Amino acid sequence: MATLKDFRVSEKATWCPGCGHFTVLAALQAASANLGIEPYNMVLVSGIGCSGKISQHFGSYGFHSLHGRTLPVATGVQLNNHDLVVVAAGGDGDGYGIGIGHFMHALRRNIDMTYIVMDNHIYGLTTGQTSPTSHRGFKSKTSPAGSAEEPVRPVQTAIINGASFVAQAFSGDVKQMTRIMEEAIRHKGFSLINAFSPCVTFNKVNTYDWFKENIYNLDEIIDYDPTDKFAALRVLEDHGSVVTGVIYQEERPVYHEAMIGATKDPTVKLDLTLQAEEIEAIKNSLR
Ligand SMILES: Cc1ncc(C[n+]2csc(CCOP(=O)(O)OP(=O)(O)O)c2C)c(N)n1
Ligand code: SF4
Repeated sequence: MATLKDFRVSEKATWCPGCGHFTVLAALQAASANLGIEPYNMVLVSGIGCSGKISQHFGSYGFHSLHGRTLPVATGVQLNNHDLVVVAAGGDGDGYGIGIGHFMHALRRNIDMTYIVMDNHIYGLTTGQTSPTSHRGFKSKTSPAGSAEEPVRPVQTAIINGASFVAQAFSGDVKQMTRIMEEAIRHKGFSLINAFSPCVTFNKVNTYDWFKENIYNLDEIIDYDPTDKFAALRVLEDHGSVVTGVIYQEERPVYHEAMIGATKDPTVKLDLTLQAEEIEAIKNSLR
């Protein structure tokens, strides 16, 4: 059986010391080992950004895709071989900026995968521009007088548009993040983990201390019911969305079972060779 060290690679991560993405990597490695997943049964798909480097640092199959194209690639992998554990990971720019169209459609399809967004409220790799989750008034290279825009609200969007598991975690709490990742991977359906993962180099506002001061941790609320959609939206509204824990969860059919023509076995395990007479029949039907 695989152990933690099987999910580690010898190459050192190039993130800045203290970057929140280190915790996301460590939590995913621990969660995968704790769940007894074999690395050859797992695929980690990432986009472009500091966050996107995660697939290079994780000891499973991986795919470092294009900026904003994490979810289409992960969807293709999952639909063709739904025996694999599929995890997609990227930044808030990757997922909620250029990739937001793909995000919306993956949510409503309920594709069986876990999507981890390393949300540092900034573009890290391109050296500190305003991102879709930057707060209004946030000063950056692209908003020197303060951002005039309202931030995208990813978890509310996910809940309203059909994600069946929605959680937030924080890089300052690796224990909670690991547990949430285990629950998300175990969950059958689309799981979003919006992970607050501070950029220590370019974001001097949303720091570890800022998150610690503002986080409302659902693990400390005894009677919180994650199956209550309105309670989930209410708690986010009441706490400026800076809420950690499993915020919403429901059971509903996953895409590869619900779609018309779906086969029980993954496409990669089917013999798709057509016999000569079958090819002729198709040709005739098109004449
Ligand atoms: C199509 C395309 N547009 C823009 C870029 C430039 N680019 C690379 S990473 C990035 C933003 C990264 O920010 P985020 O996704 O939040 O990740 P972080 O680096 O903060 O982890 C951008 C705009 C690109 N590589 N490709
Ligand atoms: S620039 Fe920011 S997001 Fe990128 S590695 Fe450094 S701390 Fe992390």
